[in-house]
Amino acid sequence: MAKNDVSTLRIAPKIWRDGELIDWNDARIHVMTHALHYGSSVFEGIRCYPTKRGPAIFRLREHIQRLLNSAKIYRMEVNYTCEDLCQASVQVVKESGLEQCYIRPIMFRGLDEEKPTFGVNPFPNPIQCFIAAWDWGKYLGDEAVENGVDVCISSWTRITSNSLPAMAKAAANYMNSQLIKMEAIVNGFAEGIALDERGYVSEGSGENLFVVKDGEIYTPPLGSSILPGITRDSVIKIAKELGITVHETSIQRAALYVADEVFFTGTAAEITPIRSIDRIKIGLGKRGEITKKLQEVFFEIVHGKRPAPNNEKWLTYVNETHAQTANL
Ligand code: PPE
Repeated sequence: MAKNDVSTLRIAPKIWRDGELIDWNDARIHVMTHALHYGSSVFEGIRCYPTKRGPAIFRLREHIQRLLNSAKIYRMEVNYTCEDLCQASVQVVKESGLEQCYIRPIMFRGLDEEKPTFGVNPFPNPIQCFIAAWDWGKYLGDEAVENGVDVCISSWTRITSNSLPAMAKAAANYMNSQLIKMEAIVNGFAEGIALDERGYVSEGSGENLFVVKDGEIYTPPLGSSILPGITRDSVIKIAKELGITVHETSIQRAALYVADEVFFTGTAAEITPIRSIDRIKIGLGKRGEITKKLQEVFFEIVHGKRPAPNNEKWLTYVNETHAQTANL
């Protein structure tokens, strides 16, 4: 099989693997890798945006901290600090020359090729860590951010926190997400919204969800079966700065249909309006005013044109950050 000519793809040609930068084509693993059989992998998705000061990574530290939390939940012993992995991410972006990209750190139970072990017990398998990056366009279609998407309520229930903890961003969770996503696609929708085991709204297959009603914002609480989204946190802080009341509370399915506006948030999806759910028009059936305002402020912040709420440091300017080139 011909290997990719990475120079023609919008991908970072170098991938960070446990302290060294290797070629994209060399970033391979054995078929007996534990994670491939048992889902034992945790990962992140982080966007890097173009700014006047060069590429800037959005909320890098918070993403890496969530990665370390996911690893901790699954008892993975990690040899890197948050700082190490932040520096490694900066290094991958710097090396790539890309002005904008999506960064994918991934940590998983591998295979010790000299002394292979098999079976569910994850402990004997070494932890491996990679960081890749590529230029990823609009997640739910080019027009989605402006025009909104048509979605459905999934017939699949979201994973429950006492079986697969949704607060860990673990690969295994995404089997549930794939069921939700595939059902939506084959039925002609862009995305599905899952209800939790109690029947309340949880999230999309790869996005958190917000509702606007009578000028106030509602979103499922962190205690429900959702990923604690970093875009979700950003939108809550932006809304509060704009003087909009935000309620983190349980939401019934039917409340979605009668909302004024509904939108998704996520690193990949950014802020994507929802114009219909189960073919029921939401509000005016197009992007609503509050969604639009939040998008404007969000995009100004990620592009370095406006400070983050409370002057929090949300951007890591790649060209102004010293990243070690030697092994970490
Ligand atoms: N819920 C889920 C299930 C989820 O996967 C994501 C991110 C979010 C909420 C939003 O989290 P945050 O990115 O921190 O705001 N989904 C990632 C994966 C997309 C993919 O297809 O892969 C993402 O948006 O990067």
